[in-house]
Amino acid sequence: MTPFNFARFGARPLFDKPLPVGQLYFPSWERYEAASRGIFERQYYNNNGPLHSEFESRLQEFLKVKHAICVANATLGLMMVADAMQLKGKVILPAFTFIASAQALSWAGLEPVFCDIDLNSHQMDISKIETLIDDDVCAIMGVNLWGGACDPKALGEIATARGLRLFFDSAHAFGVKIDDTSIGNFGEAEVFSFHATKVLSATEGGCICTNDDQLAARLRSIRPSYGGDAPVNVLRVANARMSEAQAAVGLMNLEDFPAHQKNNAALFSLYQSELEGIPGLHVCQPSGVSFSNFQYAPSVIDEAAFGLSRDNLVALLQSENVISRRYFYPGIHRGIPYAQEFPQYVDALPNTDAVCASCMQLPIGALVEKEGVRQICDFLRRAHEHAPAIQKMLGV
Ligand code: T4K
Repeated sequence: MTPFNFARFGARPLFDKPLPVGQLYFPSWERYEAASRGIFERQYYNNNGPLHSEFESRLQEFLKVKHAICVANATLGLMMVADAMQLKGKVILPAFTFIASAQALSWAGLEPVFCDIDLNSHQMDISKIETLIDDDVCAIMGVNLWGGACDPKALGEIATARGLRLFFDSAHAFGVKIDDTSIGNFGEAEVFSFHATKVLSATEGGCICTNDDQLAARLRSIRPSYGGDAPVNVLRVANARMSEAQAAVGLMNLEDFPAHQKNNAALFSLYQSELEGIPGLHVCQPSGVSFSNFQYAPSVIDEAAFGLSRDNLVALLQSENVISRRYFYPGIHRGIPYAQEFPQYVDALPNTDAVCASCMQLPIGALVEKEGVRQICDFLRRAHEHAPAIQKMLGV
């Protein structure tokens, strides 16, 4: 018998294969094969193909939004939105997000202004926005994290009152609702990610949503969409087209979204009930929404109460083939190039730093089974119970 039965000390890992934080909801082979056959028969793979058009229409219906503009991935979508909105100057956003949020601004020639976050929800702390606004700030980029939302209505009020433009990185928020309104309908535009790890996956991909006809026309011309609507004048064009193969998987996963959401919701609630009562370990509930996709299972470790640091726990979990991740670490304000270019933010975001140092993601999604969640939770309980001895063995 190895100490505590942990793989790190020689036991067999909990899982035979790596279990990542998020995994692709693959449609069945038969459905994929049938869709691929159609693509091969039509010999048309890109640029406003029939599956692509159908995917956009279905997304518009599903989200009750006027324009859903599919793109190759959300990073390109965010870059396009910043460019199409013809923004100049500075944009307020949180530093607790994936690097793509800030990089999209950099590509569009915009300067980030990093806002701290709320310790409990991990969303941007909108009470801090007023103090960040100066004459050069032109817009706010809200980021809707973890299947929750950053209070888009309140952000809309601030933006209107202060004459700022508003758009959202909603990479994590497909299918999420506030009352009866789907995320996708707030601000001037919102961008979803359809990466493999997202609840609605097109293998890779994304979608820009807007209710503004003129902005939509500019976005379609930037993407571009030859053969579609008549192009309008734009300064730059990109190639951000989504392929027929991506759209095919997106369509199948859109059909299956209710089942995938239910699966995620059940796993999330199991994590919550199984981990309840373990000191120093808290699963962060998606905040500010009436309906979540439960796409992530962010968990915060209080080292003093749990007995082990977040980083030690992530390493122990990885030995068990549970590929937990430190999302997001470090905060964007501490990484390249932002720490060098904008040093004023490095020590100015205490809540962001605290969450970056304590948050880890647990696996949730297609490959995770309820029994797997129970095993991970049992492992975490044992890690807490034996924390002093584990620390000794790790030499920390
Ligand atoms: N804004 C925010 C707030 C975001 O979180 C993101 C992306 C974006 C914007 C930009 O969206 P995209 O341009 O990506 O559409 C991941 C994802 O690449 C990224 O989409 C995601 N957020 C970010 C938080 O995490 P990695 O480096 O962890 O991804 P990767 O490729 O290692 O995948 C993670 C795990 O998922 C793998 O270990 C295994 C599993 N996986 C992955 C792929 C690609 C599968 O099971 N099947 C697969 O096909 O960045």
